[in-house]
Amino acid sequence: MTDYKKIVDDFMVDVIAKNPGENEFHQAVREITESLVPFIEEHPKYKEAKILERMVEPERVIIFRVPWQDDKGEIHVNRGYRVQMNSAIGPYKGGIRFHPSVNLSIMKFLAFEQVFKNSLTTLPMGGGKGGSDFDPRGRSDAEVMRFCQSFMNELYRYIGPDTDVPAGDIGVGAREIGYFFGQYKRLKNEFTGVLTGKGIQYGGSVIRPEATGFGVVYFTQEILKTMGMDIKGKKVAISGFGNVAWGVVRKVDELGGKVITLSGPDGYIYDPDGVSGEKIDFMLEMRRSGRDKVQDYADKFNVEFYPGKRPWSVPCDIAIPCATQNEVDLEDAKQIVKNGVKCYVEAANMPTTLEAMKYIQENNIPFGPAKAANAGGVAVSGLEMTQNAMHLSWTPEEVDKKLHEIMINIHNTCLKYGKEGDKVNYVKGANIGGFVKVADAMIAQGIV
Ligand code: 2IT
Repeated sequence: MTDYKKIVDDFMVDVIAKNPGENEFHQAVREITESLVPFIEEHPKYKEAKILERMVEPERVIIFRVPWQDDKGEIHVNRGYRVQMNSAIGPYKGGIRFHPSVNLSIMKFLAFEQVFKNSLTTLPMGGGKGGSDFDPRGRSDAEVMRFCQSFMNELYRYIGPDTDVPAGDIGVGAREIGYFFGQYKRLKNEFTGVLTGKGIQYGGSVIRPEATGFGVVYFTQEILKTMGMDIKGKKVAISGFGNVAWGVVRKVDELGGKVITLSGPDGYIYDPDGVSGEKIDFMLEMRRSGRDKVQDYADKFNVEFYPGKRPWSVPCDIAIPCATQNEVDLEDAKQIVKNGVKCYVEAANMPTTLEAMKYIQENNIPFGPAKAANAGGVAVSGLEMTQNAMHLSWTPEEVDKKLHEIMINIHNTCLKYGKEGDKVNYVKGANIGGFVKVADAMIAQGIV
């Protein structure tokens, strides 16, 4: 019998040696490698072409200085990144993150995940990611604008509608995309679809802000369907209160479920009546305030606030982490399993540690991995690129229908590659399903 574990371990020794200290990148690569090794052993063409070895090496990494001046005239220097991971099936595509934790490891894990995610959408997009360790918290509008302009003064050389199309991520929303777009247009004297997540007035797509969250819930619905269940009447615990969380809350509410927790860096709130109506709008206000405190919700609506804690001890039917990488560890996973959740779906990118993921799967709880579940965001970005290229715009109904179809397709791909007896291994299904299209394109294009 082939010793898959040894093949994975040997492969990881090389990856770790070549990319020292990049723990998040190692984690993302290990997870994918564990799914892919048995498949690659069965399909020697991928092994002979060294596809996985090529995929873990970014096509290009750009690191640059981002100097800027604050409102008091003081000069600051941040570091900018763009990781152009894989362009086999389309131009590089992926968000830009502004957060003090941003470093090369985080950029590379996100870019690597993005390659598989974008492939799963069925749209022609390669994978990339960018960002900066800039902390937007407490910064004025003018400061954010100057920072975005400085960032684009360097990045513009490396992107373009047929080369690399950035979008938002943590800390980058419609405002920042607007500043990026304005600066790019000024530098290149071109009005093109070089960024997605733009405002509706200048080429943005309807539904893009809510797309990631809506897609997560459509995907969750498909998982529940395989178990003969429905989201209606279900209690949903989520973390975060940003863009992704907001989309999840809106769709769960619309479909008759109840989101009972939200969280921030300061702790979590428990709202047994569910987040709905004006409470959903208040999520936007909390984000706009730039305070980054979920306690504001508890103060406003008189619900319980648990400082410094994560929401995973709250009994619920469905758990959906919507905040950031590695926010669910083994202890959290044990709580989640003990509380008897019906399914666990990742809305943030890689929010679950490897140990926590394995624990949830071993306990026979369907585990929807981010690269499948949260692909709706980038899918609608892909639809935005199409609308821009055609110089037209679709209606909300058209975009939402396409998004829903894409999420059902992704679920079908997971079933196709992830069925294990009467169960579905969604992690394996998503990893193999995302891999095949990229790998076949790479083989067809030769040794490049
Ligand atoms: O993680 C993600 O998929 C995103 N931040 C969205 C990327 C995009 O290009 O819309």
